[in-house]
Amino acid sequence: MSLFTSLPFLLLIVVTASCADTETENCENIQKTCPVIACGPPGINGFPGKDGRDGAKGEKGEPGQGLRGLQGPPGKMGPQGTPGIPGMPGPIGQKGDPGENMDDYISLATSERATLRSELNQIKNWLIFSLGKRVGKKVFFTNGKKMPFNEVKTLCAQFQGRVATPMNAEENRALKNLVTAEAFLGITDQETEGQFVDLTGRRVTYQNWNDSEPNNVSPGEHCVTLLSDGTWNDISCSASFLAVCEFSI
Ligand code: FUC
Ligand code: CA
Repeated sequence: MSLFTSLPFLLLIVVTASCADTETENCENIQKTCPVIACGPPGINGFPGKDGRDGAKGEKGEPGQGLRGLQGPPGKMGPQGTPGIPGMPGPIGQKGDPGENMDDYISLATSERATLRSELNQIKNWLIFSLGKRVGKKVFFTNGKKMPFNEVKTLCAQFQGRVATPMNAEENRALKNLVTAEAFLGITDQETEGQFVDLTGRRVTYQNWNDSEPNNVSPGEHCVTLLSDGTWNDISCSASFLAVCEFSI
């Protein structure tokens, strides 16, 4: 090959070599600076790079369009709520039927009360007739037992009564007619020797001592008994005598 015929080929080599160190420049720039240029076809795409980091969480999406699942079981019962405010008053109701006459009601109750009172009095009479002795507004009962004075006091109090305390000759006689043995009276001189008082502390105005009584036999006699003839004797409170109680009627 002659030098003349191979010149274009040499020029192409020179131009290509001068552009070889500017690979990063595009072909358009090369055309501006190089008198002769030949661009090749674009290379094939490289492999995709690695996955990037997760992006920020997106907003909640719209409800889906698909079929809903079955409803789950009811949840646990929640805590009791606070009571609501009272409701408005309801409308006024219709007028009721006429009630029973109040006067009729009162007269019926009065009649029943009278019947009950009569029956109660009848029962009291049966008791007094069989077991007790009535005198004025007082009735004496005995349980037939003998015991020390303090026990008689407790027994009578348990039954809302008091130890028998005759306040006059009539009561003393009723008491004597009830008992069949020496019985304690509700009279003592425990506070002051020789000063006999009832169990409320009042000096007794009626007394019915046996001859030579009260004699306060040693070591001391501070209680009082009713003897079989109805007279009184001072005696030791710790000795045991018949228990007799009195009740107001
Ligand atoms: C009389 C009474 C006494 C006692 C005695 C056995 O002396 O005065 O209290 O009862 O008898
Ligand atoms: Ca005595």
